[in-house]
Amino acid sequence: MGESKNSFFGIGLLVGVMVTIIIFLILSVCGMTGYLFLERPQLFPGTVTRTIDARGGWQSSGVWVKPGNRVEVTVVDGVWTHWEGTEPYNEGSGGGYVCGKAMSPDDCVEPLPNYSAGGLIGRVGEEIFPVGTGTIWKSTESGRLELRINDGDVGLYDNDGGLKVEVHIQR
Ligand SMILES: [Ca+2]
Repeated sequence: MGESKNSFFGIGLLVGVMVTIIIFLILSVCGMTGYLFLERPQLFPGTVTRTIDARGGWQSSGVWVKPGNRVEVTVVDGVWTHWEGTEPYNEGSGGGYVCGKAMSPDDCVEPLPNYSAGGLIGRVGEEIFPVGTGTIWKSTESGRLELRINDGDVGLYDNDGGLKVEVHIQR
């Protein structure tokens, strides 16, 4: 009696483990593992809050965007500068200098040369767009929404501060 109970339990456990492995494999094949478990995407309407560091490069908002989604980003708190001691702190509008107007955009280090240096910018896939203190952007790409300061990676060392942003996706 005891033995049959044990083997019944053992088979149940084995089936459970196999089903878990199969589900995980299917999700991995579909490229969904990162989507579901790593990015913690916003699957339902709501607002996600993140703090974007002036000294960091591209930082994930934790939100997954699909083509046609309207991406609403709003700065709700904080200030930063892309040149501590020289450029005034701002709430995401940047310092006003636009590298792409002073020289060829190809020679600029900013990810978005034709936008204010030190401003808040966003990226989905290959698409980079200005945010400033807030914007609503209709995405044509699919991918995770990332945010950063409009400063080259080589210029991040003299930055300071951070911006608290709210992200809302209108699907
Ligand atoms: Ca800098």
